[in-house]
Amino acid sequence: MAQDILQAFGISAQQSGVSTGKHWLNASGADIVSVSPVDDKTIATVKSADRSNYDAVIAVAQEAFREWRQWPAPRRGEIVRQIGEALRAHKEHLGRLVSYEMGKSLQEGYGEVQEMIDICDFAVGLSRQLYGLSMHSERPGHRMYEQWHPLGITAIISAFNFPVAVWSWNSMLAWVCGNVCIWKPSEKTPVTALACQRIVETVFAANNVPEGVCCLVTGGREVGEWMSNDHRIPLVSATGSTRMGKSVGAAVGARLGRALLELGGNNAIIVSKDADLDMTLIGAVFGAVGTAGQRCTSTRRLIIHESVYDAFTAKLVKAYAQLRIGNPLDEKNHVGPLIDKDAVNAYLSSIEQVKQQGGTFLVEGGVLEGPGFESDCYVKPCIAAVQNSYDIVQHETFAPILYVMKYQTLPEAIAMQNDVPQGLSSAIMTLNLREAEQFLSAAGSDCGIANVNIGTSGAEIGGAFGGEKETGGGRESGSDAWKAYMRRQTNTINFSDKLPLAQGIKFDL
Ligand code: UN1
Repeated sequence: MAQDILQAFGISAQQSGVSTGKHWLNASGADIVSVSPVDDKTIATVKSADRSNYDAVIAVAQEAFREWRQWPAPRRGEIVRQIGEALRAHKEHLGRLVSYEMGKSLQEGYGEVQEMIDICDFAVGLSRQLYGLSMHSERPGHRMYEQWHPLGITAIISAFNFPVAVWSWNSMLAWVCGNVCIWKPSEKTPVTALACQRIVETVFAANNVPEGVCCLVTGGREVGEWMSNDHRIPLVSATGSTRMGKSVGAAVGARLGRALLELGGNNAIIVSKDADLDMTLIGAVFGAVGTAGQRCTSTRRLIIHESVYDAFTAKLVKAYAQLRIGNPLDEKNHVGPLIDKDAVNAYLSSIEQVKQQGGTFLVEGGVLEGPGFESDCYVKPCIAAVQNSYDIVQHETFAPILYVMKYQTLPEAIAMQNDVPQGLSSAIMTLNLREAEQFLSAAGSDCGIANVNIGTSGAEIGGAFGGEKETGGGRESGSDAWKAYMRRQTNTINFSDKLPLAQGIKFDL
């Protein structure tokens, strides 16, 4: 299935993974073989960057920035508008490729491309709204205001689970802000990145955008390390595991650069006694099994009021029995494969740890075998009754393992929800206004995202996306997340014929 799509994007079976947006470099790093978890077939072999390829790209990007930063922001927005149009035209192909290379359902593959289109639209509007404040000076004949300037090179390190959308949240905003971007996609999903690079290349060529505004540097961990330690890169935006984020954050911090981190979650839904249980069921099941539990916003924990615990877990068990697991390109299936065999092993090891630590399974897990499951990456979504304090429950396992636990009072439920190292997404299902507002208050959820009567996953691009604690503190996408991609400059202008000093200081010569 992949060949026609690869052709549509002009990607060959052996392809350089390093581009300046105009030229594909003769990449001399290791081969990255992209294998689909859907059917274990090779999609393409992508050559990664070595250090000299990387330095060559940095030099082109630095040069491009000198020009791009002077393009008026609305003109840069017009380029992003055209990228949105190109993505609309390629939605079918790109959505399929995402589904095939990453393994998420076709619906979710299209949904991911839709997120890209949405952020393009958002960024176009933003390109005319990069507002700074003006202040009243304390001195006569003075004016004070602030303006926002681009930073320079934005490095984007993205993860396999949203192989293209997360890059677009970063790059579309970074571009309208006047930055140039260098993308290191996940080595598990390099082909979707090649497709995006091709789409942007065409738009940029038609508009004479300088070479180096959109760069791709495919590679492994070492490329991320080069970026993190590189003083020529003022901003590194990284999405992935907490372990990866800690090392990127430490390296960028050591050189006092900026890091925008979007790391792991351990997201819970509190199911109140006043919840609409039918609505809760959809939110909880989609949150737990959607993308085979491989979203950073996936629902990992359900904290259920003791009075509805039996009724709700019975509904869950029934719903899980109806889940169809299989080829994600077949729209009848709800759940596709995990990304690779390492992920399957992590899933199996977590299940073992749940058992060792005292958990009991309401729905058993396991690896599926037989026709259609030859890639060995298809696993059964499972549900375990646990205590929040178990070590394994405190960790994020990127797989469809759902933990259920009981509570008696709302303060107890909120404490459980907060009592994990991560702080990305959270939700309460309740029709009780007091409970909802307590959950949203300063004494409520400690997460970057807190929802009422909506699950933990599937955030819209219009809000700021990200979380607290080990999730890394970064905010991407909507609201005023754009400010992370710019530097603020405070300007004070004296239009009087005197030089009064601030704070009333007298200094006469
Ligand atoms: C991620 O898993 O890294 O909120 C991003 C959501 C999606 C994005 C998830 N819009 O689930």
